[in-house]
Amino acid sequence: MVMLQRCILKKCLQQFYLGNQETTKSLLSAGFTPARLGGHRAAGHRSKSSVPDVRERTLIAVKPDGVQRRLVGQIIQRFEQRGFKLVGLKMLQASDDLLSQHYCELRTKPFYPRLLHYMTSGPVVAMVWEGHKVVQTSRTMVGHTNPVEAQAGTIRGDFSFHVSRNVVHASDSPEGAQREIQLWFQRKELLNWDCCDQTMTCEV
Ligand code: DAT
Ligand code: MG
Repeated sequence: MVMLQRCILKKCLQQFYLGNQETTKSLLSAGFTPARLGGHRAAGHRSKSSVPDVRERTLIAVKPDGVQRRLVGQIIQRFEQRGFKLVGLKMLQASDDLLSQHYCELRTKPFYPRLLHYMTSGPVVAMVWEGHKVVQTSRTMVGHTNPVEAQAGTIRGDFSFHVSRNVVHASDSPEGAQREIQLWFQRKELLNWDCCDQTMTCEV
């Protein structure tokens, strides 16, 4: 019996990591708890949506100036209000190593040493948001890289005035988002969960 259970559990984990929700569902109904199927699913809350666009994810980070200026709550509120789903959140002191990977395309830029100094000057609040076209929409919500060019109503347009202190990071493409999410978060730190307003915000 124990062998059989182990065998089913192994198969389930394989399917689970391959994203086969149906197998996981049937094993859940057979009495395997979400915790046994992989700790990163919130107990009792499994995300039903299988539409790829709806499950798009992006990395948003409140940079050290945003944290110091106590803007974290207002920034989170904008993404919540827009209807996106928070699936990962943590505060951390970013290391040089993490940032050099995160900003690998900017390593040769003259401002890079100052960027690194700024980004390590205090804690960062990193988040993963999920939803339909969340990458593109959040870039619009965040605004132009240079706050001088950012529209009023965007986060940078409302809270910042200089490119070297632009308050928030947002991934610039779905591929970039995937790369960045893997850099900043472990798989188990991201939760799949269903919002109670799921039919309004997720099943579009
Ligand atoms: P974004 O953050 O809008 O994706 P980016 O990826 O081109 O912009 O640059 C990353 C960060 O580097 C940016 O948010 C702020 C900083 N930065 C970019 N250009 C800069 C410049 N000319 N001087 C100082 N910092 C700059
Ligand atoms: Mg960028």
